[in-house]
Amino acid sequence: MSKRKAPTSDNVNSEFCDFLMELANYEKNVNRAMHKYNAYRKAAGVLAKHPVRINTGEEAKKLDGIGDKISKKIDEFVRTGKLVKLEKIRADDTSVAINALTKVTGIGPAAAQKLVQEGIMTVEDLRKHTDKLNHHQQIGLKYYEDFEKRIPRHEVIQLRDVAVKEIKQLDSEYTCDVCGSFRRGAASSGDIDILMTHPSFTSESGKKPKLLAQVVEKLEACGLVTDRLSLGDVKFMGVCQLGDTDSQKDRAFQRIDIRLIPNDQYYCALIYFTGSDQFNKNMRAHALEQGFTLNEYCLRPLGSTGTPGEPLPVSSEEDIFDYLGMEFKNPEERNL
Ligand code: 8DG
Ligand code: CA
Ligand code: CA
Repeated sequence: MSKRKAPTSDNVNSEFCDFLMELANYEKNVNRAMHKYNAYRKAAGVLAKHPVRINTGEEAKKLDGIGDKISKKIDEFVRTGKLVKLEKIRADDTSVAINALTKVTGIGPAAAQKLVQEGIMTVEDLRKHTDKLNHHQQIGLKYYEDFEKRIPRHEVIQLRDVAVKEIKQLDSEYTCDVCGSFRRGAASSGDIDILMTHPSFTSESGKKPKLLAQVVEKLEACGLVTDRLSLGDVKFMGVCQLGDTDSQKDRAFQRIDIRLIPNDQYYCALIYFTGSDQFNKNMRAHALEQGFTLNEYCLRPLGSTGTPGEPLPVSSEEDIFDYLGMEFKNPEERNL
């Protein structure tokens, strides 16, 4: 997940969504209770989509994904304008500190807890103890303020156009797509997610790390990529910036991820990394109901014993929807 604030929108239930997301982040970062995190996030997502303002917990409970506990919290909030649970969390120094530190890319809940145990409570404290941070975390701290900002769509388009031009110059046989929230049509994105493939790299061909490394080098040479967080055989995590023009000085530095996908797995990856993650969850559940298993690599039929068979041939996103008997959804329709 990119570590940014949710995009703002004209959501009539935004007050509820805000407290649910605050509870979600608390469960993830402080308690490391991922199922609770997912439950709160799902509820917030459902309420954000609901076109009518909710007035009672009972109304909320009729919506998919909102159970007894969350509906009681909605009642409490409607009645009192606050939540006792949240007030306690906000008053707890450890919870506040862990939440603050996990906003730095590279600092997960476990690392944050360790730092807090050592008395490091704020991002300011981190700046005095950079020796305790690994390379990724140091870069995260360096660009902390920039990474908190969302990237306007028109800037993602400019970044994409430069990146695609450079990559194609290297080898016109590369295919690449910017996925994530951008591909779903979002007005702003938390980071840039690029998927890339090349006909010479398949799940059978063995590794081709050069296919990714040479792209990273090219994007560094042209000034688009400014820092590396990590570079593996198939995944690059880094920092990018649009070149300054006279009219646009001081562009923010942004997070960029580039993934090299085997050619035969490209469309399963494209669906997965386009998201939303809630859409993916629903699609995987639907696949299981239809007797298939779907993940970021492939789509496989399940035998009568539940054992997955060989990956099915896929040459478009549409193919995957077809196998599953689902109506095709454009990326813009996947914003669950
Ligand atoms: P944003 O950056 O604008 O905040 O939103 P995003 O583009 O939707 O989120 P992301 O965190 O950058 O993840 C990109 C896509 O990857 C997401 O839309 C769906 C997919 N994805 C999942 N699960 C997970 C996961 O656990 N981690 C990550 N990094 N990506 C995931 O479905
Ligand atoms: Ca991302
Ligand atoms: Ca993203």
